[in-house]
Amino acid sequence: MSSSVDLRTVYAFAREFHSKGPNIEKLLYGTAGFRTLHEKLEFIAFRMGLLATIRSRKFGGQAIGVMITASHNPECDNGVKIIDPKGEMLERDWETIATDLVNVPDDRLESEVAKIIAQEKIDMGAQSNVFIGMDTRYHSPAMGRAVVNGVRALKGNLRDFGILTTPMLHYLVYTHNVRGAYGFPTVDGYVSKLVNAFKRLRGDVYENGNYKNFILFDGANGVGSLKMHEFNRQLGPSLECQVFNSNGKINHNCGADFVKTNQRAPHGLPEHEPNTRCVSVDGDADRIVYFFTDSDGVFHLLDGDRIATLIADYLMNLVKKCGISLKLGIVQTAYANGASTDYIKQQLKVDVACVPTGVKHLHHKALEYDIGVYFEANGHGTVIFSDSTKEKISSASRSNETSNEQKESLRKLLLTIDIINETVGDAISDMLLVETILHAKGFSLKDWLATYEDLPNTIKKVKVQDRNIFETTDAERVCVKPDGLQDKIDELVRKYKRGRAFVRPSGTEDVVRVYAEAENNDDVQLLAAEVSILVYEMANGVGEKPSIPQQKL
Ligand code: G16
Repeated sequence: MSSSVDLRTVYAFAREFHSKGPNIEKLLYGTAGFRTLHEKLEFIAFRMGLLATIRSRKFGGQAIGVMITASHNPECDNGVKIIDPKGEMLERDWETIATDLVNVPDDRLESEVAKIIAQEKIDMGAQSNVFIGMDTRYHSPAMGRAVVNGVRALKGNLRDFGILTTPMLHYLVYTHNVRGAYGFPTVDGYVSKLVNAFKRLRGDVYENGNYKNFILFDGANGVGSLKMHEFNRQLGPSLECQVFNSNGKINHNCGADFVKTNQRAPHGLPEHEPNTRCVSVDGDADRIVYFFTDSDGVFHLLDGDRIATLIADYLMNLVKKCGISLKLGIVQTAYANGASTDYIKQQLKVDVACVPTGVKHLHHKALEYDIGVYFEANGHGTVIFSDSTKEKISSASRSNETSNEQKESLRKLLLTIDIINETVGDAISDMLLVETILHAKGFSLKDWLATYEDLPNTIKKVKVQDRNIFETTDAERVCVKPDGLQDKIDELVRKYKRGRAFVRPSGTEDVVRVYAEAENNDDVQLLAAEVSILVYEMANGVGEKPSIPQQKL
């Protein structure tokens, strides 16, 4: 290890500008990095600037991303997460390193940095490159400056891209490091790549059967609404997309998380015809759900499970016709609706796996398939084609032995690879793929909804004194701590037909999440309330105690 950087600057910057202060709360690199109240985050952002610089040097100067966002969380929160050289989430071992770095007091920061450099054998004379992006929260620029100071303290190089969607930063990191593999390493290059593939798949006829060329886009008052305008300029008439919720408080009464959790339309939805196709994305545009209100005024949600099944069905059909044998699999989490899992097994006859919450877990599992389709029910997901699959598809598409019909399926598979963001789920890219499929099938949202019937379900949040006392196993379907909780949950679940419930500590909010599903909505509400009360009572609940819904008293 050689060191050409004086580490005393690390402590100097921390003391002068980004002190941790007397804060002793243990902070964890969670489901999507560090996420907390913005007032508590600045010193963390500074330290992540340090870490990203060190990590970039580990890879000989390849770009490492630092994204400032609290994604679906309320406006008062912010977050910071690191993106690895291939556009993937930070490697697991480094999550621990990040956690340790954030939890040392200021006066031990310099020695902790020195420890990481020594342990990881970092050449501090090597090049480094940190890419920074941020969402539209008013405090994000301050967090960005803290990251910049972290990079400067270690004499690293940086590029500040300003306001970006999270998936755009993943793409920029990857395309910068792996030149020529995927697309041009610019935002414009990204938009063009997706839009060109979309236009080529759609052709010149923009409507088909029950599919109408109009969509309402809820931008969650976040970066997605800004970037969708850029997409709209390139899409032109090929997709008529009206953006709303672009100026208010981020995620407030709108966005994918609001719509999914409350199972209702967002505020700010413009006047529209019944059955109009609507989408909601979240604050940094990495997840998406579809919804519509029918002519009886009934709201219908089509979430990540629906998107996964629609995409898998479309790809399976292409695979069957393309003349190559490929194994496709779907990856879900415990939040997946039981009816979707049954549909995948019984109708689609596709392999399905269940992993813990967090895109990194789904992504990792999806890599085991030739084509891995992964989605969380909350609308977070994408498709990954293995390198050998891509190679097989492109060589078969050039082969003289391939029939014209096979070539057409192969062409569509190649364009699908271009329309998706394989590094991470992207709301806009996912929307373009779903629009492609609905258009190809001539489907309205009603048609899509009719493919199977969801089991009624709900997700509740319970605030407790310390959510870290909750531990789960079996892809979060079983709670092993606090002792005895799971037995009591099982007892409650047994009372309900097709009942299922689980609890897990959130990795992004200071709550325990409770999921329940059952044959009818009354039962779902009752089961969720009973489990929530159990959690509240066994773990020193904070604030108002959950209560049993009125209709069942
Ligand atoms: C993040 C993660 C998702 C996860 C969600 C909620 O999403 O990237 O994988 O599903 O948090 O996680 P939890 O239930 O642990 O709070 P986002 O869109 O907020 O970045």
